[in-house]
Amino acid sequence: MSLLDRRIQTLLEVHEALLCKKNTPLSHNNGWYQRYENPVLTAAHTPVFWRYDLDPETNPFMMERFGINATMNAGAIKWQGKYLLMVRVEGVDRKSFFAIAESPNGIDNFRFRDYPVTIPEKDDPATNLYDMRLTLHEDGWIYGIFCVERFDETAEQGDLSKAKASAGIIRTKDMISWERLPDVESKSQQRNVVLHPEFVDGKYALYTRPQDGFINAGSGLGIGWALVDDMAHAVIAGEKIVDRRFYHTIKELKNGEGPAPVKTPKGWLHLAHGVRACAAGLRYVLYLYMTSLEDPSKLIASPGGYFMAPEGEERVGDVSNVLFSNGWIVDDDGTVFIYYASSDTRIHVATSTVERLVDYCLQTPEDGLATFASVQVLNRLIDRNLTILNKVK
Ligand code: M1P
Repeated sequence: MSLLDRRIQTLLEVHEALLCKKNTPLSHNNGWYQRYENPVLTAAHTPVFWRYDLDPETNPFMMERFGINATMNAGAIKWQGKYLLMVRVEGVDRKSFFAIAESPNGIDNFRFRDYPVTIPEKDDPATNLYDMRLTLHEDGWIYGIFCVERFDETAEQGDLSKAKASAGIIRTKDMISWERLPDVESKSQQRNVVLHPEFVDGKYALYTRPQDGFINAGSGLGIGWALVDDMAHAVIAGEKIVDRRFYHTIKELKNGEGPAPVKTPKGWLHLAHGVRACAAGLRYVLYLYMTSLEDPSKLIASPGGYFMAPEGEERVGDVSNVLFSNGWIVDDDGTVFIYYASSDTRIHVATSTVERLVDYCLQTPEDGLATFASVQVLNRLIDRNLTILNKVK
């Protein structure tokens, strides 16, 4: 066997060992969810034949030819008994693309399909595509809504950072072939647009995130809601705010809907991200909220604070201090698989149950928006607990 053949064999063996690595639950847990030891997907999980040219003629040093920087922010769906992630894969050239990875158990053994997803191009081509939200809609289609980023041609000469965000739409019935629909029309920039799984008043319902600029939500007050007649011509004519941002909270600067909400007997369960600014930059955490079954745009539970924040190695990466989630899967037995990315670098799973998450939403006190209110909540809890403990003594 030549040296090059041996190198290829080693690359394939190391990769296979990584893919087959068993994931185990971490011992500490706060009762809300269960974290796991290993990320479910990293850049190193992408196939060797994406990263290397395996032809010794054209790659005599057997070096990487197509570097992958990160795997993150994945849409998720259970499909034909498998757990599918539609991953945002980012190359070393900073361009993101989508690729599907499948696992038999949702916890480990995720394996990318041979080819990434080719999103059909539009008349107005995009520079970057990312953050897919998958929704199995009651109309029978699986929709994917994602961020489409283009350079803002109104930028002053020399300003190469000005960009525009809008929402692109694709749909499929087989998770293999994708039809691209026109981008969502909106007067403001939009990111984190998510399709509600059911018709509301006979219309399609979108969770939106109106924003003044590419980064800043500005006058956009939070997660919005808009009804549209037709996904093949989705126009956001007006928005109402479902989940507002507030001063001195985890979502002071901006927030965004995560995956499509889950229907539970007590209301729609939502996962979202909240962002605040601090000396270290922006801090992204995950939070939950619930809306009414009768009117999914009506907030009925808003537990205060974050549900998940970066911990340990999750804190560090390309964009540190970030947790972001746009995919979760609910099994028939009520197990919830939350797929979250840390620091725009890698993807993890945390598990919980619908019952637990609903209980968390309905029983966790709301943010009282000031220290005095927080201390009152804590005092009430201590009073009740000391009464219980004194009875036990
Ligand atoms: O870098 C953190 C996140 O920043 C953006 O989030 P938002 O839309 O809330 O501003 C997105 O680019 C997201 O992909 C990224 O993880």
